[in-house]
Amino acid sequence: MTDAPLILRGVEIWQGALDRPAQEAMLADLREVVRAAPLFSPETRFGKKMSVAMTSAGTYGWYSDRRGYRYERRHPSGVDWPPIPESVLAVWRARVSAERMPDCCLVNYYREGAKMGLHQDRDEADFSWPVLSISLGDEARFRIGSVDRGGTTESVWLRSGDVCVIGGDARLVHHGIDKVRFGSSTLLSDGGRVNLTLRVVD
Ligand code: MD3
Ligand code: FE
Repeated sequence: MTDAPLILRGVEIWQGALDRPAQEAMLADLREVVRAAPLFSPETRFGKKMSVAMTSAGTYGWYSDRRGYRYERRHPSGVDWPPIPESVLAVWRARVSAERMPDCCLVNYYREGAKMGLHQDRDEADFSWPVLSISLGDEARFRIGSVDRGGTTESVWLRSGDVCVIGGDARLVHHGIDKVRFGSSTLLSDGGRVNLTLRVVD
C-alpha cells in the first residue's frame, strides 16, 4: 500500500483497501461465523431494539440489554463466540499490529432502514489500541463528531472494501451511521451492509 488514507477528524479511511475477491472470501468466512453464532438485535438499556443486527467472533462479543452495554464471553444462545477468521486477522496485522491480536470482532448487519446513532466506543479497557473497521456491501454515510458531546459533525460515505483505523485522539470521538444506500452494492445478493469492528477489549 503506497497511497495515503483519507483522514477525517483523525479517523484514517483507506478507501478500496480490499479488492472484490478479498471481500468475497471474507464474506464466505463471515457466513461460517453467523452459522455458529446467529445474528440478533440487542436491546438498548432503554428497552428499545437496535435496528442493526449483530454477532461477534473472538474471546469477547459485544452485547446489550436493559442492564446496559458490555462484553460477554458467550453468544446469547450459550455457545462460545467462534474464532475470528484468519482473513479478518490479516487486515489487523497489516494495518495495526502483529504483536497483539484483537479479542473481539463485532459483526454489524444493516438491513434496509437500519442505522446507528452517534455514540462513543468506550467499553474497552485500553484506549491506546485503535479500533479497525471493515465495510462490506452497501455504502453507508458515516458521521463523525468530536470527543465531547454536541458540536459540529462531518460525514463521509463508506463503501465495500474500505478499511478505517481509529486511534490516537480519534479513539473516543462520537460516530454513527446515518443511512445505508440499500442495494448500492452487488456483494451481498440480498443487499444490506456488513461492518466489522476489531477491538482489543482487555
Ligand atoms: C470511530 N460501527 O460498531 S465503523 C460500532 O459502520 C460502530 O457499523 C459503525 O460504530 C458501523 O461501534 C462504524 C467505524 C468506526 C468504528 C469504531 C470507532 C468508527 C469509530 C471507534 C471510535 C471512533
Ligand atoms: Fe462505534
